[in-house]
Amino acid sequence: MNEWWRRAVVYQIYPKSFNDTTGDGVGDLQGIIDKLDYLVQLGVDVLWLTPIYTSPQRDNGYDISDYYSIHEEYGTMEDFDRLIKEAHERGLKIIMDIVVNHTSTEHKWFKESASSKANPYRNYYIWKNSVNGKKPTNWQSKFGGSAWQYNERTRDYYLHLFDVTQADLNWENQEVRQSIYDMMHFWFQKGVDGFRLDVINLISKDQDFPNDEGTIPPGDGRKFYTDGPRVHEFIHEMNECVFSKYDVMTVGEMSSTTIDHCIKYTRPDRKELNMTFNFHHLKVDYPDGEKWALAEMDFGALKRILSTWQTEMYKGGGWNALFWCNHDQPRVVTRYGNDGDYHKQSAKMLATTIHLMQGTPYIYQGEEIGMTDPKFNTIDDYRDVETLNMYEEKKREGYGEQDILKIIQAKSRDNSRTPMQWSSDVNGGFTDGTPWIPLAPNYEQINASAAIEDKDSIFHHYKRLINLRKELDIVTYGDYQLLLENDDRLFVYVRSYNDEKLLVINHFYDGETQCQLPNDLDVKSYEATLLLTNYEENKVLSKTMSIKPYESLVYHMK
Ligand code: TEU
Repeated sequence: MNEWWRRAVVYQIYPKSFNDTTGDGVGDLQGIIDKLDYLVQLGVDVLWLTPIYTSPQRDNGYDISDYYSIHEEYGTMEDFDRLIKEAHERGLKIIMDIVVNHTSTEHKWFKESASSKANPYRNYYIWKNSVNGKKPTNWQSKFGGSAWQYNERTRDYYLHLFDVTQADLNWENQEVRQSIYDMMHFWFQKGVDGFRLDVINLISKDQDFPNDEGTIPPGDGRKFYTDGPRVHEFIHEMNECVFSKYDVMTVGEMSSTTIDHCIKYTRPDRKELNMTFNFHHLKVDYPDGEKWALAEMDFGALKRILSTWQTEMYKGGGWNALFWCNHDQPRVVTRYGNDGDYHKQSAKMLATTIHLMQGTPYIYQGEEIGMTDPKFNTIDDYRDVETLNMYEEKKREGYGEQDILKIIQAKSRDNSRTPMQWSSDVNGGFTDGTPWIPLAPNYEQINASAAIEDKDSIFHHYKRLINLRKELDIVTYGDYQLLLENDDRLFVYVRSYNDEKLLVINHFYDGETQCQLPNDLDVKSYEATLLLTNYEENKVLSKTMSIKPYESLVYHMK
């Protein structure tokens, strides 16, 4: 079995903010082509492009109005073909972001479907009548408000789990599934090397459409469509009809999922997907599960969650996608690290923590140079539909402007969507025009060209981590064990493979601390080499060590 994706490192590109070559302030495909050599230099294997299809851009492309064409601002299909060719010539693979839980309401299927109850596309979406004069269910949209929207023409409601312009497709309808599979073949035949499947665990809804009375406030609804009744059947069918015909990789984005489901999604013999993203480790700074509120991260929970996913997925034969950042999450160096005095050390420490676990690591554009949250001080600088909806909602609830802004600065998805900082030139070298969203103000210090020059930069640390994966089988195949479980400053784990071990020690806080290794890790009986660190000193491994702020140490023990 050729499972190249187990050894690969993936780099996520958010095309809108990557590199603009036309001066319209929006990144484009040519901009990606121009930076392929940079990505080769970093050493990644696969590029994941967030959606580049034609779209009204209400949700930056996750609202697709035509699966078969390229969004105008990004370029043309010829540009895309050239991108594939140029990437392949450099040994880079390209994966597309496939959004099939919903389409834009501008999609021709939806326009037909909404036009009359007799239309052949009627059953492509989920339509329901009101119940006792109320909406079909009390479910809430993930972007705020009800998940049901009234349609005057047909006098009933359609379901939208996300924005009102993102209507959920009806996966119960075999024709919908076939249309999606046809579209997937189209992209594979163009030579793309895989898919990232957006919220793919939400495609199967409980067909009874019950109200959700079980949450506070009532109406969350998630349990009636998350990892739903037919989801494994649908994904398996997709695999049989599409993925199995090509040598490609698939990663499912799984909203609020469980380990048991992720084992099912990814165990090779079940023939569904290769790996999954889950988000539990990124909710440890959500007080009571609430995203739009402020709290310190719960470090104990972070260690516990990541470690449980490591060991349980391994036991069950599943495979994890490893990541801190993406286009929906704040920048990790600001969030779990220290973007002030220990910017460099903490960014490297976080990179080491995640890259040396078992699974396929993902780097989100700018993470490799330690880009930070921009901390805009006016709502006018934010663009994201979820953020703007939340802003209005909080205002209605009576929150003060400054309090809302504080939450947005910490939580908005725009934190990761500011333009890539290429250099200290105007607009960080991203565009000659006016960027669609402002840059983070620190681009003169934090940028790719400075990072390449500085041999001690975060960029070079990422390069070394990528190389380690290429050089040592233990990084891909070793099992995982958490050490010092109750230590409230250190995240220490050991990977084991044949007679070797990789000992990874990471300090998540400022100040000094002691690392006292457990007795059963008999350090004396091994020869240990320090493979990677974020300080200059070549620290010798011993049972008791003093650890510096945000220090990170990786020992190879043989
Ligand atoms: O995100 C799905 C998802 O559930 C989230 O990460 C969501 O953005 C977050 O919970 C909001 O707080 C995917 C895409 O990654 C995201 O950009 C899209 O907006 C969303 O699906 C809808 O397609």
